[in-house]
Amino acid sequence: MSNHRPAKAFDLSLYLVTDAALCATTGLIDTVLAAVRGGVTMVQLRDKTASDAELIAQARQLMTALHGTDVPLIINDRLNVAIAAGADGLHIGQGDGDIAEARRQLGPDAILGLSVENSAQLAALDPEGLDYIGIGPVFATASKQDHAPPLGMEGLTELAASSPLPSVAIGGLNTSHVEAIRQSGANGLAVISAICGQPDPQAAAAAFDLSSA
Ligand code: TZP
Ligand code: MG
Repeated sequence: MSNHRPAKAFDLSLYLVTDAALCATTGLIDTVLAAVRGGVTMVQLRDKTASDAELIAQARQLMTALHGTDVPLIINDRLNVAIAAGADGLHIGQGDGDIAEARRQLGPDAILGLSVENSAQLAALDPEGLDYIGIGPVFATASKQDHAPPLGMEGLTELAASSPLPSVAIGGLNTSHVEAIRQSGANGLAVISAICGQPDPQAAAAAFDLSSA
């Protein structure tokens, strides 16, 4: 038993995943800060191409920027970056490494999430050591190369209902999907392009009417 417990309570309602290219116009830090002012509840730093050193520097800046908010910073994929930057957590995909080992290295305080793309992956899931799952893609999206086949709202609903952990839906989601996501049983929506690269990321985040979610 890992008996872990995240140091920071987390809220999956509106989960921003960053994209370096889409955030470039406003800037990564300014995009995140604006999105948080607009109501984002969680932030994941995701960049498949940056070096570890670059990501550690960005993660440290983001940790400083988010200090004093309730919004946790999660690092995509790279356990070493999450540890070096003292981030609040890590999000890994299927095949990104061993969950028990990630939990062991992160310690009991960190938030640990895993992507689930289909019912077979969910059936094989051991929730031990994990805090939440990301379910998707719900819809096809240009924001992730080579993503798994889209689940649709029906697939999402099935997976969310059988998840032993809180879940956040991802993939092609925007403000029009808030009510459907709420009805799916998922705990929130994760988005890239609905916020990153929008002319006003604060307004884009605020446009998600979470009071109904
Ligand atoms: N994982 C599944 S879909 C996706 C990721 C990282 C990209 C989501 O981006 P968008 O722009 O919100 O569709
Ligand atoms: Mg990954």
